[in-house]
Order: sequence, then C-alpha cells, then structure tokens
Amino acid sequence: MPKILTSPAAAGLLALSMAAPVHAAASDFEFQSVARTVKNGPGSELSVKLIDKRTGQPVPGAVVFRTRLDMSPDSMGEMEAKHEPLPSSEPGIYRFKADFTMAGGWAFTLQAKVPGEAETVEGSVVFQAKD
Ligand SMILES: [Cu+2]
Repeated sequence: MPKILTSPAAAGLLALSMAAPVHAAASDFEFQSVARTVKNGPGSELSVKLIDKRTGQPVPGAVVFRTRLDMSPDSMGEMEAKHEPLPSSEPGIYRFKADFTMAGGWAFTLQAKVPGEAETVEGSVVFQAKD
C-alpha cells in the first residue's frame, strides 16, 4: 500500500472526498407535470414540478427564463399558445397561465437556471388540453 494512504491525515482527506456530494449536472434535474390534463381555453392553469433526480426532492428557486408551449405532440409544432408565469404555490412547483386554442396534446418546453447548477436545465412536459 502506498505510504500516503496509511497516514491518518491522508486517510481523512480520502474519506472526506468520498463523502462529498457528486457534482451536479443539468441532467440531474427534471421537469415533470403535476397534472397531465389541463382545461382547453383561455386563462387555463398548468403547473410543472422541478425535481432533483438524485434525491427525488422538489427544487425551489429556479429562474425559468425561456418557455414555449406548442402542439408538437399532435404534429402542429407551429401552433403556439400564449402563456405567462403565475406565483408559485409551493416550493418546486412552477405555475403558468396559458391561453389554449385547441384541444389536444401540447408540449411545454422550459429552460431554467437552477441554484447551484452552472448548466442550463432544459425540459419538456406534455399536457393534454381537454374541452
Ligand atoms: Cu393544433
């Protein structure tokens, strides 16, 4: 065994580095739907939850800086719906108000800055708008 690993200080350092959390990556985070079905029409509400996949815990404090809501799940990717953020109701839940114009599948794509994560976190969540 190399001498450096037998010294108490080195052993302590080694234990410390093994106990330290693995560096987070953008892929450790995921946007999920809270409810897949939303009401078709103007002023409809949709919510997504941001979770840390390593712990399963919701992640509050993310800054969602770019979003797109379109019907790409129903091969109408050019069909977009206007939407705007609403205040969060609980930690890790991000709410929006959307003006749906057609029943069917809508993809909500988000880009966000997450506290402690240098990379941009991206995600896409599919909702079904129903009349
Ligand atoms: Cu459509």
